[in-house]
Amino acid sequence: MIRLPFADLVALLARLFRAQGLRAEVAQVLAENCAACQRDGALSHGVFRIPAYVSTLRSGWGAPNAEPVIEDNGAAQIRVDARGGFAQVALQAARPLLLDRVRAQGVAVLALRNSQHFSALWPDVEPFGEAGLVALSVVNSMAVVVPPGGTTPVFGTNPMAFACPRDGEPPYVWDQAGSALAHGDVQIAARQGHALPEGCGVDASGQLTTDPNAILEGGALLPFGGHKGASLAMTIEILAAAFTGGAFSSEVDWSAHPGAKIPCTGQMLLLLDPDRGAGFAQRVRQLSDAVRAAGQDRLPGDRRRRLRAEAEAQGVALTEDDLAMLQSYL
Ligand code: NDP
Ligand code: PYC
Repeated sequence: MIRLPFADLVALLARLFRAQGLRAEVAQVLAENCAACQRDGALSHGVFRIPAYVSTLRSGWGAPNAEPVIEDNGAAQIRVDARGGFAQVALQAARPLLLDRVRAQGVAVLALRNSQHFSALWPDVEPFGEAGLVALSVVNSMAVVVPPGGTTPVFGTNPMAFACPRDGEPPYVWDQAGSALAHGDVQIAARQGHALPEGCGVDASGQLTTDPNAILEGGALLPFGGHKGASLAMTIEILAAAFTGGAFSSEVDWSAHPGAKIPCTGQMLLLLDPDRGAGFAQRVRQLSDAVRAAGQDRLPGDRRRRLRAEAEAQGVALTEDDLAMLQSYL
């Protein structure tokens, strides 16, 4: 294992993305996002993803350099067409307007469509929690999840993430796939030769399997939590695609672009200004303390922040192989 200062990893990734033809602003946004995932131990969406970014960029899929178009009519709802570009770039472009709107009206909604999202979702919501806002976001992805009892993948691995301020502590932030496992974790298990926990997915004939390769080769993941998770996965399709005007996960068609791996779908982000209520951050702290006192010694975000602090002191952890892989794309 080697350690790289965060700024050096961002600079290396930005160079790598520029070398693939991305304009400087897009390269910088993706580099910061990917490096933050690596730094925080969100390894299914850290540098592990770089070969798939490169293969997608080389496939001609989407419009990775597109400028997002913001449609604003002064209402709480801000609609953005990423025009085939990256969701994080569109979110950055819409952020000032979202902040103005949520401060003025108490609520703002981003309805983003035609956007590529290939990362963890917490980087999209955490900064709003740090700014004292409540943020809830959902994204749909590519159809690799069957509903319980089904054999046809119809849902994406559809992540959902939440952030809000908490008195005297960093914001409360969680971020999770709508599937029993993120697709990235299935790929990592296949690469490392590990079996998966029971109940995560099915093989090509619809039988439950713990073999990651069986899931990747014609099988599918299951939603977490049976029919309850399926309802959430479907709700995410509705909010991230039907509401925004984006594609359902099952409509992503990259057959004309071999090598493309980044779904182009949609994202919904809801922002609330809790300062209009009484003592919100203090109430969140009170509940957080109660949950810890009740016996849950690890809350979401604790592990990431511990790894972030470690990386700030010692550098971001990478393997020698990771570094060689990154350098091979320069
Ligand atoms: P995990 O199951 O690893 O973690 C989900 C959440 O639970 C995190 O907030 C995590 O906090 C917390 N957590 C994990 N273990 C515990 C524990 N024992 N006690 C308390 N809290 C815990 O995430 P997933 O595998 O579901 O998803 C991984 C990533 O994949 C996510 O970042 C998600 O956004 C991303 N993803 C992206 C997709 C896309 O389309 N872009 C699609 C699907 C997934 P902590 O982080 O602090 O460990
Ligand atoms: O890990 O499931 C996943 C995923 C899909 C798109 C980006 N990440």
